[in-house]
Amino acid sequence: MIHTQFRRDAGLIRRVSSTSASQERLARVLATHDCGSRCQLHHGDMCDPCCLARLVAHIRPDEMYNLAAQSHVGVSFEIPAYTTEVNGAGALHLLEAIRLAGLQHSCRFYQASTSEMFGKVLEPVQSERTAFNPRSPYACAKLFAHTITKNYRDAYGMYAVCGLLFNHESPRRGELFVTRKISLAVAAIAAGFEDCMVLGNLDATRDWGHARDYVVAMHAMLQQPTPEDFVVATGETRSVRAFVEAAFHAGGMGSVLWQGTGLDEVAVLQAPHTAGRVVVRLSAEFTRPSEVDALIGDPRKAVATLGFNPRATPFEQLVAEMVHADMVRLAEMRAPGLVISTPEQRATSSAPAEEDHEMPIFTI
Ligand code: G4F
Repeated sequence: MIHTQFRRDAGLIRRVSSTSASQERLARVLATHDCGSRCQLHHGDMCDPCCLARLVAHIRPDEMYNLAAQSHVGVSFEIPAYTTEVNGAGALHLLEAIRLAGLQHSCRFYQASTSEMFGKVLEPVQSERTAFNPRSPYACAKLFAHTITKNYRDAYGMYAVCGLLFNHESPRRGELFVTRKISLAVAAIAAGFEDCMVLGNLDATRDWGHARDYVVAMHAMLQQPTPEDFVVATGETRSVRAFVEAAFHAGGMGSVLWQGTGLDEVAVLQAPHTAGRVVVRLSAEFTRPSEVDALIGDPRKAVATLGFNPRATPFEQLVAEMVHADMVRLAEMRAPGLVISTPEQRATSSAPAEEDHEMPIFTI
């Protein structure tokens, strides 16, 4: 995404023959925020440096946010060369495009670096000073992008910064990332569409925050007097297992009990009317050749300098928001116009009690 001095926005979109889920997601975002009129999308590709150079020379941006990526860590083991092209060389193409257009002293550049670069961590809590130890083609490519961004800052005096963002989630998260996979599965199980979800490593821990809070920090990074890199994280870490437990709780299905070991481990529901139902199974299909076991970030620099609030969205609120959004989506698919409400909405609403509604209501 690019900002120009005329406060018009521009974005890059890949040409595909059929409508993809990500295009639909983008269309929804543009429609929701009425950005369609001030945001122009241009066809392009991170693997095509000529096209990027032409676009940057034409648009002449004053801020550029490089969030483009093959962003699935697991998939990067299957398509490592493509991942490296897009995530690594892609950043270099953009930096060169800025320089070739003569914008190196006017265009501010944001590179989406990632906590995945810490990999097999060399310090228990990771900050801007922690050394990197990547564990996937995804993270290796991102590390190249990170260092080349710093190099362009040093070599050409560019305002080019890296945001070391830890996992940031929302109801818009892609369906193959673990948080969204879980929220969607919990909603589907609650609605009776599915019986069970299949996951990989339950014991990996991540520092999960809300994407909307992190985007504010990204923007703030480009408004500073000097270009610097920042860690953006909550400073709390939870396991995939804990996310599953919180999601079933948010979905109104009570607690789960874990039984068995290794890949035979399962989660069963505990509530009286569903007790004993297996709702999580495991499969090696969703484990990775080399895993990042535990991540937790130190956001103190971002708090002090950017005014970032790591407590803006507590973990339970994030999980509940994702599960509820998926329950709403599934209910809408099943019966358009279905009324969904949260306990908070019902507490502040003058609407009649659930049983008085003609239409069914899902609650969380
Ligand atoms: O949700 P994940 O796929 O996210 P991951 O690998 O932490 O990466 C995400 O966050 C990074 C930091 O911001 C980004 F750079 C990156 O682009 C991406 O957005 O997996 C989280 C954890 C992993 O340990 C994984 O092994 O969940 C574990 N997991 C367990 N079962 C699973 C599954 N991951 C996925 N995707 N699917 C599973 O079934």
